[in-house]
Amino acid sequence: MDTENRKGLSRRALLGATAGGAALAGAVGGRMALGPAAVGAGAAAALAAGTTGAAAQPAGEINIAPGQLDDYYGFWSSGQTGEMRILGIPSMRELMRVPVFNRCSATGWGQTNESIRIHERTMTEKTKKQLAANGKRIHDQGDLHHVHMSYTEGKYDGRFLFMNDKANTRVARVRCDVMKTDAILEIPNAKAIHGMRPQKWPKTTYVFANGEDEAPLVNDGSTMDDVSTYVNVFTAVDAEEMQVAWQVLVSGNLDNTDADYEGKWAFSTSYNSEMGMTLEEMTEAEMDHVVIFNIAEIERAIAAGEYQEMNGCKIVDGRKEAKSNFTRYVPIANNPHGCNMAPDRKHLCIAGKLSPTVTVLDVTKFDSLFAQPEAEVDLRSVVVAEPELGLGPLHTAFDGRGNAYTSLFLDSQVAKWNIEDAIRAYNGEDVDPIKDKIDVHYQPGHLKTTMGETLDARNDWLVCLCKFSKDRFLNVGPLKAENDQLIDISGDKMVLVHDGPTFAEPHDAISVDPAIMAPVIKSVWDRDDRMWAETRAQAEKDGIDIDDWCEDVVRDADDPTKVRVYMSSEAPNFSLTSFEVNEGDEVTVIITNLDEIDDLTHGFTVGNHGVAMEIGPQQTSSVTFVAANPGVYWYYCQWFCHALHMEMRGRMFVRPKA
Ligand code: K7E
Ligand code: CUA
Ligand code: CA
Repeated sequence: MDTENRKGLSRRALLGATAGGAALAGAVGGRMALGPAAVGAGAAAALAAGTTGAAAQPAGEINIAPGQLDDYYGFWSSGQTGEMRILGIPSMRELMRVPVFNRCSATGWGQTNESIRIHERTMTEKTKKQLAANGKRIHDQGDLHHVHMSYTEGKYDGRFLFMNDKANTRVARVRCDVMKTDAILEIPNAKAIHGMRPQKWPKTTYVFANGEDEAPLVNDGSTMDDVSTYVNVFTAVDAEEMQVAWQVLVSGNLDNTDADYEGKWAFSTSYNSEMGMTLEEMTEAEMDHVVIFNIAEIERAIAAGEYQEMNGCKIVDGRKEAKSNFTRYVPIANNPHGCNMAPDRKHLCIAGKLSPTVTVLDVTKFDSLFAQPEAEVDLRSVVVAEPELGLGPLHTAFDGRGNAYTSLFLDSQVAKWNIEDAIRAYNGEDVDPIKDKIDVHYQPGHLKTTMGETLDARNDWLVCLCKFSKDRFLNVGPLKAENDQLIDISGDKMVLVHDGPTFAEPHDAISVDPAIMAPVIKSVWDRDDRMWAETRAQAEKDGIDIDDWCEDVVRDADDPTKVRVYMSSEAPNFSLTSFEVNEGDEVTVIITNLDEIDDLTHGFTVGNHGVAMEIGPQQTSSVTFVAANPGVYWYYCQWFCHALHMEMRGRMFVRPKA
């Protein structure tokens, strides 16, 4: 945290200023005692603030033997790395990296024609202009916070994974059958997609996406200083088509989002209801809010044509002043963050961040908010509990047994609490909803129970994604790994069992039972996969059958500077041991891997050309580059595939211009 932020936080009386500041300074500045049993500065601060401290916990054990498979797939965000990762739970072993918004050196993602087409499909003209001005075709960078799977009736269905890019305002989709990105949607009108969740019921028709940054709706430079022209935009993405279904203008900005188990509502937290432009302004109000979106009412308006169209998107106005029935704004203590729907189908938990509380809303009462105009309803009437848990509550997870687990960023703790007990306490009964606290290392953000965002939530493991690792690993320099901790929650007491270093910054993760994945996930591509449909169409035009052994060099009939090189690969051979092009040619190499064996991936790398790509079993991949310099250039397979893998190579002859 920078000084300004610290100053800003410490000013908040709400926070219990001194304890919060001390917790932060202690955790950031001081070296803490080793081991999960240690009670650090955070816990001490929590005690000072009048909450229960952590019980000493022995370090547990996880027994996943070599060759033994994990109990769950973990789908991990990688934050500013821009990729999605697959981990095994409980071993926390990293199983795979799936490039999404990033450029991947190994697989050629962001360079192959197949991946560039996916990037370009919905790219706006403005983005194309911005990229071209910088000599680029795609944004090869992103900030991926949230990964979520598609649902059918409140449970994961193994079809797709969706993820946001806060940096470049995008939502991407990964196919679960091959674990490759198959769509990247740039969202017009909104700025900085942050919170993102799929609809849970009856199935994922929409993916809800929050625009975090305020900007003029017509952002052409004409009203830059006039904040009254700024808007924030909530977007529903059509999950099948990966197009914007509709958008809603809202008051205040949007942070995190979630959806209910009835398919009626989506909800988003806002930390800047003030529409402030500075930290001071953003933390000025006593209360911010959570926005409730009335899906049926928005769909009705869209169907009736009651919308304005902008940049190809249908927009309705859900701002407070519009007095619509699209939204309601329930006041929440200043600067809330996490927005988590419990699998009890009833309770929505809004984490206080600057307030030490989690506000529990009963979503089954939301109809009453829309029965009358917003001015006439008691918006807080849907609040059923507001337990005080500790300092800096960010996110909440659920075990499907009525318990909630809230990360406490400033305290560096996780609080386990019971939702029903919190409701009883809110109603004046003398009951402590907090059941346990555990120290985590350090400064946790999201935390996840297994299958916890579904009706099949489990109470075996809790993964806590800590933002700082400090002294938990060997020192690797000023930039340190984050620390994804595994906590056993099967008993009354939480037990820390594993530290997992991660790079760069996983914000969020989900876990999925392998039984859901088994029917869908493949080991070998289908030969006619849609990923290379356009490449196949071009081959057909060129008269090449890419399903068969091919060794053809085709010069484009219309543009003779364009050459297409068709090759097959079969371990340990490329069908062409050499090919020839002319200096200055635009060369497209199209390779089909005819091997059908599990795990037999080939690659194609051209020396000194910055070109490399993955070609999985039965996959077709292609890459285009300009051969600028005459000479001999070796190409080779960079994926170890055979005892004679080193010999799997050939020469590209670039003939000098006459
Ligand atoms: Cu809390 Cu982007 Cu989900 Cu980070 S957000 S922690
Ligand atoms: Cu093919 Cu290495
Ligand atoms: Ca605020």
